[in-house]
Amino acid sequence: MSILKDIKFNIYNKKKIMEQATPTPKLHNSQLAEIESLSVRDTSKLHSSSIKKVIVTGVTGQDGSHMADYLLKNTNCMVYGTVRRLSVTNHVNIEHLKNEPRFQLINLDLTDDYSIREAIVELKPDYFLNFAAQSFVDGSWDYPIQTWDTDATAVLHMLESIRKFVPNCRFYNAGSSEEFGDVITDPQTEEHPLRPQSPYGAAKAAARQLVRVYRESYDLYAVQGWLFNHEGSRRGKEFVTRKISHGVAMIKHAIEKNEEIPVLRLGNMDAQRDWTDAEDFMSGVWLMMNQDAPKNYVFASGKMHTVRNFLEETLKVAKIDYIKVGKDEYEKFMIKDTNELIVEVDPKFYRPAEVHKLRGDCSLAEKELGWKRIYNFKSLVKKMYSNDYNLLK
Ligand code: F7E
Repeated sequence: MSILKDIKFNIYNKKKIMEQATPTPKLHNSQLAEIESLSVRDTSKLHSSSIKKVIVTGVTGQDGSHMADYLLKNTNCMVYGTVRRLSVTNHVNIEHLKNEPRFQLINLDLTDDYSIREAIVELKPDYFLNFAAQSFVDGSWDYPIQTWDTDATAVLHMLESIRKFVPNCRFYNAGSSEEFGDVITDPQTEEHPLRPQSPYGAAKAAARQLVRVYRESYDLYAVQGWLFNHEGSRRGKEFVTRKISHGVAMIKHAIEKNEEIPVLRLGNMDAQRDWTDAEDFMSGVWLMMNQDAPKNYVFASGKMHTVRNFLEETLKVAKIDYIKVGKDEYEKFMIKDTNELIVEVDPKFYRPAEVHKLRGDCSLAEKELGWKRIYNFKSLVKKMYSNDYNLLK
């Protein structure tokens, strides 16, 4: 069933991949029907197909859903998004894909090594992109073992199954700037030592070592990018950028309706992060997966802002005039004309150990992969605030 033989998909040729970034190849109706009817236990029919099969874990999350969108738009791949069985599902980030014939959900639980092996053995993927994780740094002190199991041990299970059953499958694990942690140079390049400050950072650093060991021991195409903070309207509300965009949108609505103002409470306002629009990272990850040789890269914006900067820019976009008083845990923001409290620091959001600042140097990815960003800090803030303001309408 060589249904896409004219496309001449060449995973070693970066130029070809960029050329494919134009229209999504069309499939014939008879072929679509065949793909649609497949279940995870009935995928053997696809094994001889020339369509590349990509497993994307964590597809209901921010990064997994953006990756699925990117692949469906820019390649002819079949995308298998993995979900964990839950009594109450949250598919809001992939709702728009429900009628997409090249997208299929499969069950996979990071804490169940059998389900990881089953997906790999059954599907025999060409690519395995792991975006699933316990990704909330603050939460990793509350549930360190679950964080380790999902962010480190699960990666070992993926590597083992790939080594045994599909050694030609290309593997990507989502790495993090949190691995650099207590940084000693600014900005951080691929050469910066791993100095994690949280159970989350430590688990990601361990996974990185496993990926390297498997790459070197078994000649696998296995990589782990260093993704600095990346945000957008699909971000969970526990992360500070979304907490701010959502919180300020709530405040704006309350002002407009003359209702009681819901005070936004934040932790360390001085923490500095390198924030990029999550959508910008997807092309970088895919380019990284399609090189002649596997190599790790930093993806970042190279610009650093404090949490306070993010808040102030959001208040500016929302056209809320404010005054600021106090310092550290006494810092407060009030509406200029009425003195009503809108934002204050609450030490309960301080972390047991803080990563004070992170800024990535992505020049290697720009030079070797030709990776480019589209968005910037201001466009990111505007997009996030507008999305939350409209959602609350
Ligand atoms: O915190 C400070 C907080 O939770 C950013 C994940 O995607 O990026 C993310 O990890 C900063 C920290 O993200 C609040 O102390 C102040 O310094 O938004 P965050 P994160 O910890 O940087 C990395 C690259 C990942 O890999 C992770 O998976 O903001 N902060 N006040 C606050 N943070 C939160 N969450 N809530 C606050 O009220």
